[in-house]
Amino acid sequence: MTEETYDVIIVGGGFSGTYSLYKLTKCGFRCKLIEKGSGFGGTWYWNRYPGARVDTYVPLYELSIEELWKDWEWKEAYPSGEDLLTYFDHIDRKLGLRQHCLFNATVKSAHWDAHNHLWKVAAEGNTGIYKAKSRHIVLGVGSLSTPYIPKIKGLDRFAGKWAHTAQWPAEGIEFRNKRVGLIGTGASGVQVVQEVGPKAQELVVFQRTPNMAVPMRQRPLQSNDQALAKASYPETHQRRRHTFGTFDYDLNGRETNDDTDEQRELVYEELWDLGGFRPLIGGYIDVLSSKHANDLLYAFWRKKVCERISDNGKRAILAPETPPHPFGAKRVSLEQNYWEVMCQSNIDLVNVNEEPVIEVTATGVRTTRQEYEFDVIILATGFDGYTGSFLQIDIRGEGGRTIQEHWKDGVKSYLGTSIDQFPNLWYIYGPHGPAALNTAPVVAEIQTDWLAGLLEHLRNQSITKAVAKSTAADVYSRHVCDIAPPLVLQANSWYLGANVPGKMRAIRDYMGGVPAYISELAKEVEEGYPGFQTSGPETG
Ligand code: NA7
Repeated sequence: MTEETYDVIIVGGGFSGTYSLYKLTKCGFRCKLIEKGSGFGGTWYWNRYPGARVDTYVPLYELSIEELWKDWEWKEAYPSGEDLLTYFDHIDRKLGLRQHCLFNATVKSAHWDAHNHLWKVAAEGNTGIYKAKSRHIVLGVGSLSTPYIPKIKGLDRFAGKWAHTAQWPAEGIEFRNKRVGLIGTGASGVQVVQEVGPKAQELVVFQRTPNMAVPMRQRPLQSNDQALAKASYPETHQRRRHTFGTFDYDLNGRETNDDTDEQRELVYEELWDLGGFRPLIGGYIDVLSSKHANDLLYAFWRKKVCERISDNGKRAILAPETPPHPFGAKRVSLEQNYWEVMCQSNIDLVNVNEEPVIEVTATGVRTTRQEYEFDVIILATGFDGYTGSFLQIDIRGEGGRTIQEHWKDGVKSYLGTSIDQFPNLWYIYGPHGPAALNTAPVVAEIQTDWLAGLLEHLRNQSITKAVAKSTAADVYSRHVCDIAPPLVLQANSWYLGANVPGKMRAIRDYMGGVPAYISELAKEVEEGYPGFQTSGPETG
């Protein structure tokens, strides 16, 4: 069978891949999107666990293009995973993207052909091995897409059902009236508690680090209100690009100590009432840089949640007097009724720092104190973030250099979109780009629009190879580390890879805010792409 040759092969069908496919085909590039799942959705395709819901409200969490919103209605301000999958169907129907896709196929390797300036890509699918060539490759493989499953002794001998939240079986797992064990209390764990807690016979939550969750302020969206609000959607979509965290609100420009205690309390209260990430990226500018500012916010957070935790024993575990890490140094989770559900009598909370898990047995979980019997075990233990999904593909750049080798001493990237020694390889919403404090659809649009401009420039100049200069990548990668807010470095977060044992501890996210990031991209264009070395077929 002859291998087809494309201008661009896109890997992944989440927001990054879907938007890239739309944008690059619109620019006239011949594209193929390869996706492991049977449809679009990315994160939402895989994270089908009970209660899965996005932590960013609409119309911020959606694409801004082609007036897609005009005939689309959301049910709630913070949509469920299920509704997001339906939204992806809507995008596909409106934009006719499916014709360019190969679903149910996992990209296994991508090797740079230095002679022809092409990538040779191989994917394993349910119909065998698929091979194709392309001038460029765009990885939209997700920042949080490779599940992290801790090596807990005996997990494989558990006789009940167990699953990681991000590998949830499409047919679901019955948890009503069952005895359920939950390991992990990050954003996914909180949502599982809220959904499973009220329905399970018994839920035992194994917590290592208390979650400093803040109120989501979910609300149903009525058709009429939504129709009226749509007039301002284009403006709102634009505004996302001009705020630190890609929201329609921004930091207030003041330091915590600029206000008196009374003024500050009013500010905190207002942020709290409005909900979402506001305490972190909608209020004072020094929350992640000043320990004093951070401690004050933690004290406020603790006061607020303690009012809702009626169980004294659980309160000490859920909201300890001393913060386990600075507030916001891990991505803040949003909750709806987490504290109340946690206090239900059918829920047991185990602090694994005092009562470590020893092993999983055929019937449950054995800790240093006792054995718990379960029908279902849910692992909400997070992801091998940023690099996990890159490293699963056998990517070989110039001279056959592997990505594993290239990143063995840490991520090196240029502008969070390209890698030196890996020509014509681009990625969206990945390492060294803005992800941790930002919103996927917005970042996908920003990075892809920039990339489309670059690929058009290369095409116009008949340039067949572009690769980031190593010096430029060194400077940019150092810059990413330098601008990370100091308090972020104090938590064992996925931002740092510190949640995965053995992974090098280093910041992997651009945390300077989206306006600053956009300026860096714009400067590169204005100056004629100085960070890249280019060549055509005859000079290559
Ligand atoms: P997270 O936020 O990385 O949470 C993972 C949770 O799992 C967290 O509470 C971890 O505790 C816990 N964990 C991991 N390994 C263990 C072991 N071995 N024992 C006990 N507990 C463990 O992942 P999520 O899926 O919840 O959320 C990821 C992002 O998705 C989130 O930031 C939002 O952007 C949406 P730890 O805190 O490391 O002590």
